[in-house]
Amino acid sequence: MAINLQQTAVGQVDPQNTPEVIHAVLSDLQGNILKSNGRDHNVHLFLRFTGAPEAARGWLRLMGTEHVTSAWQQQVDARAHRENGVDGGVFVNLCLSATGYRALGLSQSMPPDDGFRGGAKAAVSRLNDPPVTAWQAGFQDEIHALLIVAADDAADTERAAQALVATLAGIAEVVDTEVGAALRLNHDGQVTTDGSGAVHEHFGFADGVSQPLFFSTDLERERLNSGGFDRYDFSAPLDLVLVKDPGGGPDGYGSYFVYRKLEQNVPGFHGDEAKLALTLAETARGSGATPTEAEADLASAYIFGRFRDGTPVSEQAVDGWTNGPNNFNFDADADGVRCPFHAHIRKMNPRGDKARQFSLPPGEDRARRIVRRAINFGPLTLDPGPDDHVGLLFICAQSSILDQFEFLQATWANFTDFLRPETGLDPIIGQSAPGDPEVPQQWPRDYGSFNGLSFASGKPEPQSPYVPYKFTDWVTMLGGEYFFVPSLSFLTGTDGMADT
Ligand code: N7H
Repeated sequence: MAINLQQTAVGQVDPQNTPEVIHAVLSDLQGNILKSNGRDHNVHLFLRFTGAPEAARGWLRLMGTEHVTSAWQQQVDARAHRENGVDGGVFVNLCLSATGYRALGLSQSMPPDDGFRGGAKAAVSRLNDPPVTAWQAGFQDEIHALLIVAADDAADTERAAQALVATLAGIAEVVDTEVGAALRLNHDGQVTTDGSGAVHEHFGFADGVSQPLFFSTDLERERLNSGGFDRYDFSAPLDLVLVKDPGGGPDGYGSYFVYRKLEQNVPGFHGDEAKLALTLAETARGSGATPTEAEADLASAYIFGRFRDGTPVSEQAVDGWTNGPNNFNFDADADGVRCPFHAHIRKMNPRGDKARQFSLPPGEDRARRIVRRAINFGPLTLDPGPDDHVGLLFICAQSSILDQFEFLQATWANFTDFLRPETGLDPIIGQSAPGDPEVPQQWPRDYGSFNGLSFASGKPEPQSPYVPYKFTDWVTMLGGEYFFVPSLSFLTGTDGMADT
């Protein structure tokens, strides 16, 4: 029986998704889609096939048989790690671009998403990305495949990556290599290297907090962690990320991965953070006012929608929320005076705003959600030197690149009139086109207050509840590609397929 992709909470009883069906699908599906591979070290190898297509298809079989980690194996390894402390070992994903399918002579097996088929270079103008000629050299090349190699230890990851490179002789060349490692901080904000502490990004904010969840065990853990899900349901149906693999067997499913190398300008960001805090303090108390530490933290939280520790700013004006990170929505903040509409997490997951603002069914914005599998690059420090390059190797999984990632980037992050006219860009990832008018974002004048009157002069006068300030974008896209993560039955079954 075919799997029911509408199921949420996999693991709970579903008449169609029997344990046998789930086992068959997860054994044929690559890992890192429905659950993160959880390893702290990554090497990403971007490949261009150079040999004969038949030889490259033989290499796909080798990879599918011996190296690529299935979703089922990932669960088995994770359980051994949890219960017996066994090292999960090396994890491998193999992803193909549309040009990769063509180079392999496998166009007839190519997944249908138009965004995927066009590739990331063709999306530059839709997304206001920098021109391809400004991308990092390796990404300007034609990229056919991506190998994601992950392990808990940097040396093990590097060794495993080198062993895979050795299999490429006569098959493919490596056009770019990216090295990623999780930036973890302990409770005192100190960087840790022993796998303890929470993952942060280089601006200093907790990352990977909110994700769509597919398995009943993950939902239960998050329900306990977040104190319920009555205000936000973090479950997702399998078809949020899975599609049938056209080249796979009866149980073959895959997912689209968007890859973007995003460099973060940390000193520039902190300088702008300080100016924003000063602008808000001076608006409140007159020129020359200096922001208190709490005011500065609040101003920063308005950028992301969360404080550095993950506390949602829609819930309280100071950090240290103890209710758990995800059971919240914006119902009590319909005017964006607690969490502004431009805030990164509000643009990226409006949690019901669209239903309220546009009377759309609540499922509309839920169907746009993506699963993030990013990892940091560059030195593991919150205080990088002037010559350091740091940022995110951003990866997200979805079942439609156009309806999910591209919609989030183009129609929400880059669109200055979402959610309301004059909202401005997403201050982290929003990108405008050359010549676009500068639209400052609207920041709460007074946390939680929609007061439209000022009594400063002794008599009531109209005033906006918002303070305009243009927070410049401090993230630069250095290149990327769109991939499909095919099933193992596809990888091991292409030998006999005819060239197209
Ligand atoms: Fe974002 N950051 O670390 O500052 N992101 N993001 N992101 N992001 C989120 O919930 C960040 C980027 C999403 O469900 C948090 O994990 C940075 C792109 C989505 O509530 C933080 C970069 C896209 C969510 C960051 C970056 C997204 C999210 C809050 C680039 C898609 C979940 C913690 C360098 C187009 C929203 C968390 C939800 C959250 C950061 C990129 C999407 C702190 C630095 C390109 C869907």
